[in-house]
Amino acid sequence: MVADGDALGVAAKFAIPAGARSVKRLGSGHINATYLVSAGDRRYVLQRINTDVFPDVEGLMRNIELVTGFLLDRGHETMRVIRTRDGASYVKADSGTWRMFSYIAHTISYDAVPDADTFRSAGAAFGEFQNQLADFDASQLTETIAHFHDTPHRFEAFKTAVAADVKGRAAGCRDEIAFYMDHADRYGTIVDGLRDGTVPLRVTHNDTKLNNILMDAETHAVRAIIDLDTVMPGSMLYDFGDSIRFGASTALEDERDLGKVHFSPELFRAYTEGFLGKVLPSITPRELELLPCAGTMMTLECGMRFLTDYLAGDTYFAIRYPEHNLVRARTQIKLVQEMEEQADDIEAIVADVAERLPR
Ligand code: GN1
Ligand code: MG
Repeated sequence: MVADGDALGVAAKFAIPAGARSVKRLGSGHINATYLVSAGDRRYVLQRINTDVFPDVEGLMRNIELVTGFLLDRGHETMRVIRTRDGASYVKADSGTWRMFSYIAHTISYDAVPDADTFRSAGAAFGEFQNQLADFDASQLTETIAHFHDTPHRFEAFKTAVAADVKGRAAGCRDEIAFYMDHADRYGTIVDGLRDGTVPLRVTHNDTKLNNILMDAETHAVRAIIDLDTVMPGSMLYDFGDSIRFGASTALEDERDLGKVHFSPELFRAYTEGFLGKVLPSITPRELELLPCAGTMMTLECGMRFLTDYLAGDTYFAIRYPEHNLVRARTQIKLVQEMEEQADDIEAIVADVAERLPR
């Protein structure tokens, strides 16, 4: 844990006009540590980068400057990288590696979907993000995390963690482990399409949790998409599916009471309306065919990552208590089970939404 004083000291290294007065923790990300810095009448976002997860900070920051520069040039609101007084995009200090962004004021973000309309707007925003980056030259981007949504690769890591069982935790989660072993034939669904070319490689966000959207505090209109660390070449199905995983649920990602965790077909429909409404002109027949299973795929993958981390001793995702990653894995399993039970309904919703939209 970094002391607030460290963050204050680091803030002074960035090229901001007035001296930083105060810092406080911000957001609920599992990877980087985020702070809100007040300096004069301005505010900034200061982040300590998790360099175990993002070892190539140079490449990471170049990606973000390229993407935000591209978006800003086209008049879209996005976070702006604040450089250091020496002109660098990040700074190394005793307390870690840090970067600073402009703060987009009068905005809020949600860890759970407040209502279907908000989730529909989120779908439209991520669909629009996809469209905005359609002309972005993907060859400029560094792959910040290799094999990020390569589910078969994630499955290999999972099996390694089960076999190593470094914390002796495997015996306590046999059912959860068996669940992921039983789904082994599913993991190639999206990557196989990318490999054989039936699913196009696009520039995607790759971490489309609802809380990575800033909405206007009063009107609730979408203002900006944040957390651009994993913007990389990928599949549109990743972005759709990860939003569904996180948002089309009646509970938080780490709800302990599984009786409260349900897949919501109403929320699924709302997101699909928003997202498809934006991408229908560019989506390919194969992508549309796979859209109904994208949520299941991303929920399988994320739950498997949580369980892998639990077995490996919680070295990746930030946790607040020892079983936190196991609790997260269990909500993901519950959601997958319900998505599987409702697979026919999910398919019907996608078909219905696609048919109603103007072409
Ligand atoms: C992490 O950093 P955050 O909380 O936005 C993770 C995502 C997971 C998510 C699960 C770089 O996202 O891939 O889906 O947790 N980000 C990284 O909540 O691994
Ligand atoms: Mg985030």
